[in-house]
Amino acid sequence: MSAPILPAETIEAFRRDGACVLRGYFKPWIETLRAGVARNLAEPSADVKIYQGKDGAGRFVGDYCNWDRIPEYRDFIFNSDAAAIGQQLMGTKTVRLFHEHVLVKEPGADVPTPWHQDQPYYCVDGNETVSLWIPLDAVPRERTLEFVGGSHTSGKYYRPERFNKQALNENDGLEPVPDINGNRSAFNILGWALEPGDAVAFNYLTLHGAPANKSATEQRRAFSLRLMGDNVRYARREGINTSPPFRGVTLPHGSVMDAPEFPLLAG
Ligand SMILES: O=C(O)CCC(=O)C(=O)O
Repeated sequence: MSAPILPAETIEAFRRDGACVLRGYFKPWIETLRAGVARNLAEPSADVKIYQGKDGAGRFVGDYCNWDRIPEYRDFIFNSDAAAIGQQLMGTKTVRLFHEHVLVKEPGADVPTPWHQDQPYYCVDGNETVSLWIPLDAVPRERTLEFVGGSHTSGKYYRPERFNKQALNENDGLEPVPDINGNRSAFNILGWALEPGDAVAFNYLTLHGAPANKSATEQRRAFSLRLMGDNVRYARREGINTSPPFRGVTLPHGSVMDAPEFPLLAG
């Protein structure tokens, strides 16, 4: 079957706002991805991050770069419409995999995802990028991923910080992310309630964050697929360990992302 053609308004919204909603395209893959996430949680990588909630609250578990050892992830990445959808959103000839990222907030997980841009943590520069955040559980508006519409065009890299607000590099010269939650009406905040099969797509430069999972019974599993278009280049970031670390990548700064870690999915 050929890949769906996205409506022009969806592509326009993605390029204007740096984020858009995609309805239903991933429905056939939800069980595959749930099985992959279950396998991933049972066999996490050495880079897994686990934030244990306080007083018996659920965990927030994040893991990444496991696609080459989790067959369900490989199946999705190479056989679903994700690359074709990313290609249309970015408007590029080529689509390369950057990595997949799994983010699970167990019931009651009391850790919000702070507002941030992804790119300052990443070993890439360029603006033809898209993450497809695919929830594997229904996500009501009050605990969905949110975005600052248009923030991908600010020209800024905001300071990357750990969840405890410690900068990765105090001397990076970058400005901290503004206080968005303290001043929400000053920002164009976008967010959508989502069903399994839906996704949100966003640029690596778009400011985004997510609330804690206040539900006592429902988990919030998400599979985030990071894709790169034509103008993305490898970036060595002085003074920080990038996330993901990509320890085996030896590309020179500024080069095309042509390495086995980043397979070409289209073009
Ligand atoms: O799922 C979350 O809470 C955060 C997701 C996120 O920041 C991302 O996918 O880049």
